[in-house]
Amino acid sequence: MLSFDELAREFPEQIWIEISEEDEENALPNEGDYSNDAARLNAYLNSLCLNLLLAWFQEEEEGVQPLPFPKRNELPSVWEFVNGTAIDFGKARFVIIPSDGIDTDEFIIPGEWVDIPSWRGNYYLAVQVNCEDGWLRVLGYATHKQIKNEGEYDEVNRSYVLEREDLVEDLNVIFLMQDLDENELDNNVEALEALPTLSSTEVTDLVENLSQDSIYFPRLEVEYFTWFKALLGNAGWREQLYQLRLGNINWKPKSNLENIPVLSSFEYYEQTKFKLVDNLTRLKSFSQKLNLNKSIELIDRVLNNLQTQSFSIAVVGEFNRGKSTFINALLGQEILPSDVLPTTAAINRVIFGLTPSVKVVFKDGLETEVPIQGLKQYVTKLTVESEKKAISIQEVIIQHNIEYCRNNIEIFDTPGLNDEANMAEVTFSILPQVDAAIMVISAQSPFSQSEKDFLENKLLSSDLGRVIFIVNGLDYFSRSDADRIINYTKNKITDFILERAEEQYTKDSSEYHNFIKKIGKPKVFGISALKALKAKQTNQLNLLAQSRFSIFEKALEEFLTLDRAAILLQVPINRIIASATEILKTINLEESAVKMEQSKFLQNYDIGVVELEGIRNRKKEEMNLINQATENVKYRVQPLIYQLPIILKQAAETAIEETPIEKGEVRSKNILQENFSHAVTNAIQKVSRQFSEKIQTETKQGIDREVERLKDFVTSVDRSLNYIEMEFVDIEFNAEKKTTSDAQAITPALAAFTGLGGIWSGYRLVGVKGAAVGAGASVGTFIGTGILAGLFGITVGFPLVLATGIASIFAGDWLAKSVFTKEMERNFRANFKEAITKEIDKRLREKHLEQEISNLISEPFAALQQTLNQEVEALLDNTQNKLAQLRGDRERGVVLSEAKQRELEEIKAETLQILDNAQRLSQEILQIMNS
Ligand SMILES: Nc1nc2c(ncn2[C@@H]2O[C@H](COP(=O)(O)OP(=O)(O)OP(=O)(O)O)[C@@H](O)[C@H]2O)c(=O)[nH]1
Ligand SMILES: [Mg+2]
Repeated sequence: MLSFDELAREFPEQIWIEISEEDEENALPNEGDYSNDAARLNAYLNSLCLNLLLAWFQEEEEGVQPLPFPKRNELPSVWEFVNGTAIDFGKARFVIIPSDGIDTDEFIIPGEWVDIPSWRGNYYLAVQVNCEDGWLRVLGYATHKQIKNEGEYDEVNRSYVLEREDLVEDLNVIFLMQDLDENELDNNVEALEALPTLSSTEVTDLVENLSQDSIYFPRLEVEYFTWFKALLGNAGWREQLYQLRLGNINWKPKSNLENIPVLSSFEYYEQTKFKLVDNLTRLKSFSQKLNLNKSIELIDRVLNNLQTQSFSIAVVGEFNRGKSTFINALLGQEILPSDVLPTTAAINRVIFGLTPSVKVVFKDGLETEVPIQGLKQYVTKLTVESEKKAISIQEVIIQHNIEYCRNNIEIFDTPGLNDEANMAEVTFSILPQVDAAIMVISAQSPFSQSEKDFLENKLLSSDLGRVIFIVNGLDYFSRSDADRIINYTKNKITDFILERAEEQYTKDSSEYHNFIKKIGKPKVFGISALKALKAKQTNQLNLLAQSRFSIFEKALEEFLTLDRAAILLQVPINRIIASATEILKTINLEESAVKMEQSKFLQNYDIGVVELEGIRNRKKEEMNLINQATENVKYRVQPLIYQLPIILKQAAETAIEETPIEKGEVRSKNILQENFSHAVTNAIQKVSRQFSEKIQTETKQGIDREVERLKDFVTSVDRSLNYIEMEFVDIEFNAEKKTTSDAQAITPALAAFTGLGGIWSGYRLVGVKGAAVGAGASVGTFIGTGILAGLFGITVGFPLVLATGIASIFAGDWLAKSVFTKEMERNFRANFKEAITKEIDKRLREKHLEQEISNLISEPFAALQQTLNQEVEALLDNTQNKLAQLRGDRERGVVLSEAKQRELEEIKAETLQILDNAQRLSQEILQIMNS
């Protein structure tokens, strides 16, 4: 028997790694982590390989962080079922398949690692583990493409098999990683068929079945392996099945499981997106073949939007609450500077990037790259120099290869709020563009007055539905005290919300109850960010448990994906339904028309042209009606705009009158000024918030009425196009066609008919879930930027324009100059009032409020018009072109060749399947949104 050194010398190209006793011990699975011995052994081998190869990768290429896939805490739920682990390194994924056999002639790769789109790798490493002699070696590698093309598929083992001699021994490719470009990597992978989307009943059945521990190897015993792969590829379902097998959770009776929130994980969201992109791309190529040019544009737009979609989260709160530490904990690495003194002084945006880098974007538009260690010198106010730099910065973009941001998530770290006013403005400025805000408050002083003000004036005026509260610093307290603090905070916030609702609606009115129901309970989580960070850095699971961080992370994922992702996916789904329907209609038309007699065809052709012209005219009318509706809303808000100066001044005056002047204060200009400014700012903010909410409500109601009215138009477009189609289809020799299932598929439900239907349903969903405090609706708030943007392709920002304009009244030093001349102190209140009144008038004049509001109202209506126009034009154009083409073909005596007919049949079959899937997914999402 050769020694390790001798072996390594004999095969110098291979990687040889010695296994120490400590390595062995670290790889031992925890008691109770697996349901049987086979899984335990599997976990042991995989864990051993993973740890040693992670270290090896790290050593080989400094500066590139190798990351296990899936995340560490998810590994057991994989190893319970299947052999293999992956390492993401640089741009590529390496799938490691260990084997402890002596026979290494064959490389056996479980199908899961090859066929689950979110799992598949670029390179597959065959690793032989020899526990007895204490070494492992990498025998060589194969690419995904190679496995798909050259591998033999073994049905029994559900694995791909390659000969040992087909593997490349030399692993130099890994060192060349930095030089590999995307194309080379793409060349390594074969395109995959998307896995089926399982319905909740299918998932329930599978999970229930496979959770029994009498099933020793679920992957081999399950009937449909593709279903199993779809199940395993979804982290949520996999975890559920895994926990059930361990007996950690009880099986819920079926009836409760009808609504499994399938969209509660980033992974599923990404996977679904992947599949939709795939479907849309297929439909696009069909549309090209059928000359449906207008549809192609519409599909392209959705595809582009899908690719750039991300979730953004802003972390806000007062200084020193642990915001930066909290983000570091999310990322699992100490990236953002933190300190006991006020620290963060600029907006930091953390995004995913394979090569870590920091880009500083200055307010004057200049940009510069700085080393990540140098961050402290730019974004903090810890030194005079760094603070000076921070002031000139627009934002700092930190790219890092952190797992968390891989799912298209960006996180903003913001300066603490109550330290300096200009810093707070910086923070406010990003609120309208984020999907969620996480407010960090301290367990030591939960929910202070200034936190309450912030919540009232900034967060709630946008949308409470997107705020999560973090009570940080639980490690200072005992477990029971920590619980009490969290409860206390929850109650405080709830009371506060109720108070606001009462202010807005009559108590016990139906609006009031509706509102409370929509808002739900505030989401409050207690954590220790510091402990969580340490736990993640040192991989200590019990410390992580103490930090209570995982509970929060799970909730965050669910929160971001459940309704937001659902709405975001609704857009491409509706596009699919609309485009697929059109494709089917076109094919039907083509197939039927060729069989028709010439005289009959021409007659129908004329009918078609007239019908299309009719729709065009009706569309013009509808456009005019939308214009009228826009003007109507503007007319309705007119009085509000006129009253605004008066109301603002009144509010300021009342505040000035009601603010007490304590004895002795008269002598201190600064204190007086500060007290009064504060009171007036609050009063003005409150009024302007109510003002913009009223305008939003008016606009939202106006749009609502339009969408409702347009339903009738959409129905008639649908009817006209069906009529045209039926004219051609409804002929004797084609009679049987009408009764086939195709006929049903091409007459889809109204809401799904055009993209407009999509807007309609998406808009409704937004209305239900996007509960803005006070307004009961939120065109132009977060929903406006995040969701309506997706639906209408626009961004609107009502509150921002108003709030920043008015809040900045106190940013200047005009007040000090005008109020505090010598004799004015005596007449303080009167002078203060006069100065404020003048300034309000001046500001409002400068702002051209009426014009600005008019523009804001027009925007969503114009977007509605644009969408309606594009969607309807696309349908009309496509139908008209098709008819003209058919007519031309006939005149030229072109016939539908057999090959062409076969191709049409194929397109039809695939389109029907895509349509069916999209409709199922749409149903599922509706279910989630309504639950
Ligand atoms: N004990 C304990 N200390 C914490 C915790 N989180 C943060 N800290 C400490 O609190 C101090 C402030 O943390 P930062 O993360 O800088 O706070 P911040 O909110 O970003 O502060 P600004 O950037 O100034 O707004 C640091 O010394 C942290 O180490 C926690 O959960 N427990
Ligand atoms: Mg900070």
